[in-house]
Amino acid sequence: MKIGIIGKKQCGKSTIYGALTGLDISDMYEKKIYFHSVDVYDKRVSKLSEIYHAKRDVYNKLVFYDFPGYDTNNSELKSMDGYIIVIGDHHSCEESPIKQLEDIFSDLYLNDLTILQKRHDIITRGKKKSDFPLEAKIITELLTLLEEEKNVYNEFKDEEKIKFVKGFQLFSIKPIFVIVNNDENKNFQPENTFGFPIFEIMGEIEREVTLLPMEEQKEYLEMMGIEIPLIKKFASGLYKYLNLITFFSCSEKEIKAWQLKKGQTIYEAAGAIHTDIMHGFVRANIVNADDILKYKSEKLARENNCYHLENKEYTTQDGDIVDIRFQKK
Ligand SMILES: Nc1nc2c(ncn2[C@@H]2O[C@H](COP(=O)(O)OP(=O)(O)OP(=O)(O)O)[C@@H](O)[C@H]2O)c(=O)[nH]1
Ligand SMILES: [Mg+2]
Repeated sequence: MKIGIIGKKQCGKSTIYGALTGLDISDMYEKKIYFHSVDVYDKRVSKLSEIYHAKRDVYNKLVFYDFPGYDTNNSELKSMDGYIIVIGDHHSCEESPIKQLEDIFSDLYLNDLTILQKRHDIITRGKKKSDFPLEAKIITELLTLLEEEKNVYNEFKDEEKIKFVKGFQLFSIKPIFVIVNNDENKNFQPENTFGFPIFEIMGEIEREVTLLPMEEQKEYLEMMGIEIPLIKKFASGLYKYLNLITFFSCSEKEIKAWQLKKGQTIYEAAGAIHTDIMHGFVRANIVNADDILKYKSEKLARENNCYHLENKEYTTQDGDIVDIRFQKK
């Protein structure tokens, strides 16, 4: 999943990028590392790895992109799966936090409104009039949400409808997070009327901590009164906001964590692994990681009836370890 970090000049975008990735940003531009992939840590993976004697642990990944601003015409920016808006509340930032937030949201929303309005005009006037009644209806619905400054991601979730507007690469239908980069002694608390997840952090300190040796990080965070480091806070906030769960595939070769939407079936989980596995799906043998970790062995979990065979319709649960039987077609 690709997350673009955007915001006004000097608000602390690169600082937050450093805090999230643990990269030393001081020589970032010489090395051109403006995007970086980070594992979504899940403590179940290393524990499972011991039990299965796996050679490799593979985590879900988030890829963070540090953008120089927020040019709404930038095609790379448009290709992101979600955004972090950084709001600066420190001495390097001239504008007030509330102005930064309002400006950025109105620019993103204006971009989407303009694109949708143009398309709406084409399909409701002139020659093409009434050729696309369903699309026109969907676009009208979206235009209303944008005009009322609603949280579009939250209110426009129907996959069938999203298909109609995917090609426009709108900002507002993707998840947007806000990080308020506070100075130590400031405490701006934005009114969260949209329902966007907001994280208030001390960016500079969080960034510095990631550069310390692992064993010193915890102590330093405690000293600064920070309970959970930013990357963990952000990743769990993102999973919650996007309604994501994790399932696993486990073998001696590797333990791999996969991501799925809550409520998706085992057939869709198979599709996440490989389309061939989905198309040839026969059934799945499932055990939950909690049971394997409880009995610390596959054999004992089996003896305690923790395994169950499921067909296509089974709803995948968080922590399921899936072994899918499929026929090659
Ligand atoms: N005091 C304080 N200074 C900060 C904080 N975050 C960033 N800064 C300072 O603000 C300046 C800009 O930070 P950057 O992270 O480079 O900001 P940016 O948004 O990437 O800047 P541009 O890419 O130039 O637009 C630097 O001098 C940082 O040290 C913070 O939390 N507190
Ligand atoms: Mg920067």
